[in-house]
Amino acid sequence: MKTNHFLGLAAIASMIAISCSKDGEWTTPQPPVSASGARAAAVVEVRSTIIVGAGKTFDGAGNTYKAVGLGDGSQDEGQKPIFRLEKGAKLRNLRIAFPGVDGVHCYGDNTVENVVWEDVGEDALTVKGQGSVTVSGGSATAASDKIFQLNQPCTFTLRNFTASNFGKVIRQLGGSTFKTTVYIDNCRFSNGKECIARSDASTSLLYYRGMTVSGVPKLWIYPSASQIRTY
Ligand code: ADA
Ligand code: CA
Ligand code: CA
Repeated sequence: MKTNHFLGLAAIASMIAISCSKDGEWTTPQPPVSASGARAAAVVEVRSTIIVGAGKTFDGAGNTYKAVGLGDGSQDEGQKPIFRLEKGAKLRNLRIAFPGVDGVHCYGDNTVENVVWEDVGEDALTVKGQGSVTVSGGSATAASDKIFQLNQPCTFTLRNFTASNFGKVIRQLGGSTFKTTVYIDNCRFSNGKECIARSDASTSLLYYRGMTVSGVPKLWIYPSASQIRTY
């Protein structure tokens, strides 16, 4: 969501730039170690999309990632993602700050664990390649419209996740007829403008269990109620 955010000088001063070697391998500068030996979390500026290679894991170590020059976090399409997960890549343990731009792009068979979207941009995560994508733990808030966008046939699992202040949590690409299978397991959803999940495809299925919902007008918008099941 794009609002009137601006940073104090202190916050700017505390930012640490991320660097990239020629072969595309990313290194995150480590924040200072305190007297107790604990590392304080850092804010890492991301000036070009961080690519997590096929089968690789990017562990954010509790740091916050903030896009600079990748978009404004509005509903404009065409903003860049902060992370691009190639096939089989994993992303874990980090926060994504305003502006969320186009969030995380997943190219299939990805795991996203303990990622907190502090202020969702155009959307939070898009499935852009076939396969399964699991989002486990973490949360997302302040999404003007969608949180998770499914643009390819996939199995999408959302587990132990909390979402608040959104339009819809999960949206299969509007007008698409490919099959998606969604699993919602032990999630909490509150204050949504439209619904939890929406699809226009009559072959898509959604399974849910252990779900808590408040302040959302509709749970599902699918062609038929028979596409929604518990498990
Ligand atoms: C909308 C838009 C698509 C695509 C999608 C996305 O559905 O119509 O073209 O940009 O958002 O991936 O965010
Ligand atoms: Ca969009
Ligand atoms: Ca998008």
